[in-house]
Amino acid sequence: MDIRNVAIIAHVDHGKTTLVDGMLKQTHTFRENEAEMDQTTILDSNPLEREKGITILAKNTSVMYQSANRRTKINIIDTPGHADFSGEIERTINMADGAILVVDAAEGPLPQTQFVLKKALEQQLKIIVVINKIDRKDARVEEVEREIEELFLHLVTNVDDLTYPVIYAIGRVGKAWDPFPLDINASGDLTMLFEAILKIVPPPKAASEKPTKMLVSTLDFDDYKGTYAIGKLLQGTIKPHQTILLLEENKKIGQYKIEQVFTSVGLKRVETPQAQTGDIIAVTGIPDVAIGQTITDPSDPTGYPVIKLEEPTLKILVSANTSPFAGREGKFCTARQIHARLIKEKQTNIGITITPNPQGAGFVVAGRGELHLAILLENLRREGYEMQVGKPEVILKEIDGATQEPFEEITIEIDSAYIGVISEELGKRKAELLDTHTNTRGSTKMVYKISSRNLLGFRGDILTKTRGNGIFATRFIGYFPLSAVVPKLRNGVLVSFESGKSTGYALQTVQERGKSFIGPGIPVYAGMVIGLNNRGVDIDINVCKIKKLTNIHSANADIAIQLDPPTVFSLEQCLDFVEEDELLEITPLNLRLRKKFLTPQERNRVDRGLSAKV
Ligand SMILES: Nc1nc2c(ncn2[C@@H]2O[C@H](COP(=O)(O)OP(=O)(O)OP(=O)(O)O)[C@@H](O)[C@H]2O)c(=O)[nH]1
Ligand SMILES: [Mg+2]
Repeated sequence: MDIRNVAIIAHVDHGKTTLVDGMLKQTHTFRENEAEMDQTTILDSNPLEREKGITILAKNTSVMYQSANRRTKINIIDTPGHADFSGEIERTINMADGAILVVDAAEGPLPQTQFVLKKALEQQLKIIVVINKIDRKDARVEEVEREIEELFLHLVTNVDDLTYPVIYAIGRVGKAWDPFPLDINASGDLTMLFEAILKIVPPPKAASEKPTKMLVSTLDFDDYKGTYAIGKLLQGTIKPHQTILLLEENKKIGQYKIEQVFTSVGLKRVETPQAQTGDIIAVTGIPDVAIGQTITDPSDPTGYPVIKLEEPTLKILVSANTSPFAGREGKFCTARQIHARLIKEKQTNIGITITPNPQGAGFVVAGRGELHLAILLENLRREGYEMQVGKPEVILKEIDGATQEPFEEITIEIDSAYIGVISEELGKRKAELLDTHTNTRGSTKMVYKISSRNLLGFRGDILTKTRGNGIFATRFIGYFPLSAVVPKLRNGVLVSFESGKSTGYALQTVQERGKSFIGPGIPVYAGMVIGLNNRGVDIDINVCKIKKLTNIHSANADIAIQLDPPTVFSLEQCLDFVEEDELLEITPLNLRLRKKFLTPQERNRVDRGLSAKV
């Protein structure tokens, strides 16, 4: 059978997963009456992906494409476009022999477009450019095409790579054209795209006569068969009951017998008596297998080099909850349970690292960014874990005898009306303006260099100030000498100094002083952060106070109190918010911010540089 392996890569939201919908539907992967025919972003199957509307995990699927004279199996690898999940690209790009680079016709190439294209070119993949969303009113196709050309010129090392086909598409309705269509409303389909894949993406460099060899790129688990090792079969064939060696580079891990062999058919995994060289397959029977290891025939004990990964730049301390409410809401609350779960995560989420806290209890979990860490913690709490985390911190490095910190390039494209707000905010954060220009759709693009540390919390803040308008995208650019540190930008907090239940009466005072994070009737403990102060300092406040009764009727006085709805932060927003002297308590039911030291006396002693024990 003829096979093609193609990865779909792009900046976040440029329409990769939607384009895959069209490819699945138009190749009759589903029956006409199957539910998927009415679904969108079908591959974003995990609940958090659906909620957030983004792809988090790279996934592979396959379609059968019938051209004039042959049938071809096309394995499609859909990848996430958010920079925090770049580890997913690094893990899966080695299965592809070509890539479809999707670029939004209005937004043009953005930082992650550059990152993914660079990764694809490093793997020597043939590229098909798809300028997508040409139906957008603010599409600026010609200009975007030129910007893509510049990007290629900047990145290629081989002149042949400067020749690539460009296809124009409306992924959302499953249409693609080359050349640009006269009428985008005319009927159409994705034939042009499929034909380009057959023409441009080479068949896998398969050596079927050689001994079996496969690089493991993905793991999957189920209760019946255990662990599935998934990857491209680069050499030979593989059958059930075959004996294989598992290697990490050239180091032998063990010898195993393959149990079952699967190939993907649409979204399903189907058992096969023998896999074909070059196909993306799954095998069972190797319980301890890890991503990046090589499965090989014992006659040829050489493994592939380990997968190259960019290093994590942000870390967070995760430990067992120590708040007065610890253990009330979670199913798994002990340090041991949390550790075991984190170790399991590391098996598939290869962009993270986990190390015991050198300064005490808990584990330092490091990842690529705030969203990377937030998604992990959100998954844990949904599974019933309870824990506490500290403020996310950037990872510093000693380079040439000096301490350096990670820097990012942030690209902002926004309506000119907001330029002032942005410049002011980034000025405060000591960002350096690298470039600015206005494009034909009238928005201004600004590129700044800024330390990751000074960028923390920027996104939430600026999205509010610009009312969600504009594009913000960052790209890690390397380690540089420490930048000037920004003084704390956040206001002080309101801290409960009593344990009990909040009352509407007391919350009135909170409301006068700032913003409340809780409504009435909520259990609180001394040291819990219950609101944001209007001023810079923290203040302790009694939120459980009950109005002195003057007569029987005023027992209902709370009912008449007009309270603003509480400000409720998402987990990501909490991570942005939390300061060094605070902790975030994460349980399946609640997110509570607290002071590390619960009583005002302890905090005073710490402020004066004394030990906290009173
Ligand atoms: N106007 C227009 N919108 C589109 C088109 N294709 C996709 N979209 C929309 O763009 C948004 C993002 O689409 P996705 O397919 O999730 O994008 P993605 O590239 O997979 O995003 P990530 O995987 O998170 O990086 C969705 O709201 C789509 O409906 C198109 O051709 N035209
Ligand atoms: Mg997607």
